[in-house]
Amino acid sequence: MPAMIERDVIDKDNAGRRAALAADYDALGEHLSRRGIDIDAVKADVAAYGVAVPSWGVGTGGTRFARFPGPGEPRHIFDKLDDCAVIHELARATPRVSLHIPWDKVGDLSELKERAGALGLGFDAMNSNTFQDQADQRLSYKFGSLSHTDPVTRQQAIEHNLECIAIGRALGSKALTVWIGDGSNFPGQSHFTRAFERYLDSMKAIYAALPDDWRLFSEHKIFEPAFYSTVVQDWGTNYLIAQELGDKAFCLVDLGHHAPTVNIEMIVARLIQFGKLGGFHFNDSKYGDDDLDAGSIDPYRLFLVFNELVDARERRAAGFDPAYMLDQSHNVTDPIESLMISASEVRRAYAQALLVDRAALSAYQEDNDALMASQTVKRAYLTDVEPILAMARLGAGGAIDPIACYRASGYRQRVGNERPAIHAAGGGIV
Ligand SMILES: [Mn+2]
Repeated sequence: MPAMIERDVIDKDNAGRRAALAADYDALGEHLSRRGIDIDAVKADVAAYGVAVPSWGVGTGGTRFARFPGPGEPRHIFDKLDDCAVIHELARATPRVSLHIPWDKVGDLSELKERAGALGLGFDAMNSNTFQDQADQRLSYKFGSLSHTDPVTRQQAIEHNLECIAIGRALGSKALTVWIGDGSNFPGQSHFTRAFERYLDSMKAIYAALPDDWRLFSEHKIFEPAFYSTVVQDWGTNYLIAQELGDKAFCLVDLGHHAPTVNIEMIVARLIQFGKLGGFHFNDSKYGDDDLDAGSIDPYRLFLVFNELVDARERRAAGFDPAYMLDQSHNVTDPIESLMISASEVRRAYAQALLVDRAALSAYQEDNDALMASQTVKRAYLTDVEPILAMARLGAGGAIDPIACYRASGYRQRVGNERPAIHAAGGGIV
């Protein structure tokens, strides 16, 4: 596999940090062993945990007001794959890339598959796009796509999703994620029931074309771009969709797509209980769908989500096999740096959740000992697991300190010289 970052750069930086990491890891190992936890087992679990990066995440995002591009932005999917390879080489947590069609469309799919394979990357879920109009598009999605009042427009949106499946099949993807911007801006503008009926009919047509070994993820979002009503607005509607469609249909939870006070970890538990949790788009938010870096605002919430996931896995919940992906918009940071940090934050939440003493927690819950139950969860969260994360990266050939290595490598400056500035590479908020 061609190295995007020179091996020497990683080895040299790691060399200066190895001794301190070994000492920290041993100290944490001793501490955890007193709690009955084998640190090496946790490390192995964490090392095996991967989260996909979105192809659009390596470009600068922006808001609806403006976008301020950085140097060396990827011009097309091949540049994006290079950037994704950098992220994985250093942080060793993101082995798959999630593509977005049409932003990542290419003429030769075998070339794309080959390039990804050479970089050591696979393809995660395919993402369709009927929330904006493309230059060559016949009918507009201004008033909706899969739920549009016009059947011909709906058919165009269905066919786009079928094309996404076809592209994904050629690349080895196993899932399609559908998020639509359909909704209304004024009370009375749209008939809630009829719009949802039309959406379900369209999704049934897409579901019918889904290969047997694929899954269909529908993603809910409370608002935006529609500001009064959204067709797939919350997890309840999302659950109804997955129920209506069938066994291969699941709900995707984007952490930013809820009202600020909503208890997301509880939604996760409900979807697990009824076998309909499809996966995640990780990010963080303070006000709305802010698409900030995972764990940057409320790391405790991220941990509590993983607390439910680890609980489900340990009790072998039926049909539990979520897909994990980052979905963020990077406006003021180098996207490569943000994605490396975010992948680590997701792994951190996972590692912390593995430390919860579940037998003790269960006993406190049965006893109605609210204080000790909450302390049991909090204790795991407050454990500094950084040595586990760093050791997992090092063991997989990555960097103890990915950001330091990345900055020392000069990658951004290099691609800044190689890639002429462009204005539209398909970044944004999904
Ligand atoms: Mn999303």
